[in-house]
Amino acid sequence: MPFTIESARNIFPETLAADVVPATIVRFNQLGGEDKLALIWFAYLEMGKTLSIATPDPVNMQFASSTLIQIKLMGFSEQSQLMRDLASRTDRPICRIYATWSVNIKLGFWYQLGKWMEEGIVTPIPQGYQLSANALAVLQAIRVVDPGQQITILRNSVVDMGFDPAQLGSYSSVAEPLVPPKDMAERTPIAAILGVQNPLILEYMDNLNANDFDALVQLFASDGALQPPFQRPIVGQDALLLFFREDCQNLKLLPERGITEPEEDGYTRIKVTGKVQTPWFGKDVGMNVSWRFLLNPENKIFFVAIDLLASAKELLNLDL
Ligand code: 45D
Repeated sequence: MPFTIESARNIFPETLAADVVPATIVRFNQLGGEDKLALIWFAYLEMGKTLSIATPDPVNMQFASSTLIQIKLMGFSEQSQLMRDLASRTDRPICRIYATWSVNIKLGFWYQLGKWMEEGIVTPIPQGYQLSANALAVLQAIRVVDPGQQITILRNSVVDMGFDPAQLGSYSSVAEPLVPPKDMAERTPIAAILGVQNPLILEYMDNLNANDFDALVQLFASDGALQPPFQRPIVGQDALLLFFREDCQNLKLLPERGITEPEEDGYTRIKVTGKVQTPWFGKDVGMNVSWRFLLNPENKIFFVAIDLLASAKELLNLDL
């Protein structure tokens, strides 16, 4: 076989990903718990001036609600201690519960705490709080990147909080309820992707947009893999189905153009660029992304990498 998953990761090597995102997260993770909270608070307030975040569905918030009520009943100093502990990944029961939650439940939990901090129900960041010099530098780094990169940094910082899931032992993860796939009659298929003829690519986009994850995994080879931005590949149809159900509901993929390379040993490389919207920000934030597909001789997806692009200019970088 000409490709392994490791070698497939390197197709279209000229693709410039937004490395500033993981670099900023590394710097963020070196800060103290108090600085982390204050920094996110300030970044969130500033972003709130231009972007509006969607209120999470109460159905999706039920899993965090007993923890949230517990926090609401704490005194201010207990609340700050808890939030610092989440940020510094301390081992305590609430940090362990947090670790079992899916990304969207973690985000919804912080959304609610943020609301309560604004209302004074949960202890706010003191008005005159002075960020350390390092924290100020990280805040400045966040200010200058594009909105898609800003929300990715925010999301990744929230994902990293709580107790380390790798140290939990066996646990069952808690995710939002599954929405049924969109009815066929209500789907609006992608009309075309400039430069891409293979219908499989359109099917991929359409199935994901319709939350039709069962149909989506069927497009993958049984040992096929998908690499989300800044992550290791997820391998095999079972793992992919879990990932789609847990992390990929209600996304909107807006592919624009692409390039198809002549096949090699029956394998075809296709790169597509375009935008993705998250249900959290809707039309307010179009993230510039690329999909780097490697199709096997049976026209199944052997590998696809999704990259958050370094800049809008990268949308036009369709060279090998
Ligand atoms: O600490 O083709 C306070 C895949 C202060 C699937 C706070 C994909 C204290 C395949 C403000 C309270 C998924 C890979 C905190 C495509 C404090 C595929 C709160 C890509 C934390 C295309 C902060 C999908 C809050 C992509 C409330 C690229 C922060 C999806 C909230 C990207 C932040 C989605 C939110 C992204 C961030 C979503 C809601 C980046 C959401 C980001």
